[in-house]
Amino acid sequence: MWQRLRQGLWRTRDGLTGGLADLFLGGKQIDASILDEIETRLLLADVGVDVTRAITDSLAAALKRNELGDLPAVLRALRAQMVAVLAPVQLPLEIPAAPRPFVILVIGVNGAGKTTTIGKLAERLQRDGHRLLLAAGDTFRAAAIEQLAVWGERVGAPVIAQKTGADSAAVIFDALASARARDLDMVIADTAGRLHNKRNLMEELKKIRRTIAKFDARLPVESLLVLDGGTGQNAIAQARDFHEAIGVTGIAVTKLDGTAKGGVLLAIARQLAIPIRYIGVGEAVDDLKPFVAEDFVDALLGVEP
Ligand SMILES: Nc1nc2c(ncn2[C@@H]2O[C@H](COP(=O)(O)OP(=O)(O)OP(=O)(O)O)[C@@H](O)[C@H]2O)c(=O)[nH]1
Ligand SMILES: [Mg+2]
Repeated sequence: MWQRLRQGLWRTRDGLTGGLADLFLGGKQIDASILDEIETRLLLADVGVDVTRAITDSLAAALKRNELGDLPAVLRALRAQMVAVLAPVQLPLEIPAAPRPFVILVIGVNGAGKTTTIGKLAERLQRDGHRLLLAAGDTFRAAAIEQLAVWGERVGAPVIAQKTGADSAAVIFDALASARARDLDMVIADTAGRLHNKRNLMEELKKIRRTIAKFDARLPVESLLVLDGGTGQNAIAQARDFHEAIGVTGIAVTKLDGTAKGGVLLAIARQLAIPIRYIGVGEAVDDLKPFVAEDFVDALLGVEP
């Protein structure tokens, strides 16, 4: 688990810490120029201006107090700062036993990794003993239903689907009815990718959300926003718009394995304060990990547990 996470986050880690030791060669003392270098690296990792400023201010204060003698001390201080930013959004998904079915409504922009995340999540939740079905709520993209069906087969979960072009809310309503009839624990619903600033598409999402409430207003619903970690700061704008539309209750950040912008989780934590449930570090079925702030930071900084 640790190895996979570490491997998955190598690009961001390399950007943050690669060659940092060279700055200390020849017994060079830590000074303001090294703090400037760290500042630049945090910004390049998409940590965001606010968090970067907070971290470098506090490093500068520690430097004044002579607390930063060497690179390990700098990394320790950096680690503590980053964990403090991320810890408040480490809130794992909790699934109440009743009322059933628990609904996970998976939303996000095109290509963020929604359908793949559903496959991985279904595998994980079934392994934890939950009985579930998948709802093919992406009725827009031609191959979307087939893609979800493949995942369903792979992880052994039934898939409720209609034809491409059908009403997404109706498919999800059907799925809820089917889950209730079979006494299943949960429904994971796929939705079409949609640009967060397209009003009509966000209206459709609101309709889906209302339909779930119409089926049973008591149902617990996780509106899980999937964000592509590689989109960096734009992820914040996406999250704001989706949140305003239907109230995002959790976030999954995918594709952290392909990007040097993994620092965006800190910007998300600081600016949105929405729980980060999972991170995706690869395409394989077990590459979706529950988000644990300390593990994430240790993998980012290359600190051994
Ligand atoms: N490397 C990597 N690839 C991922 C990850 N998650 C998803 N992908 C890939 O990203 C691509 C898009 O994933 P999908 O799950 O189809 O994305 P989507 O949000 O459902 O896309 P639309 O339905 O078209 O909006 C696929 O090739 C996935 O294999 C991840 O964590 N790491
Ligand atoms: Mg999809």
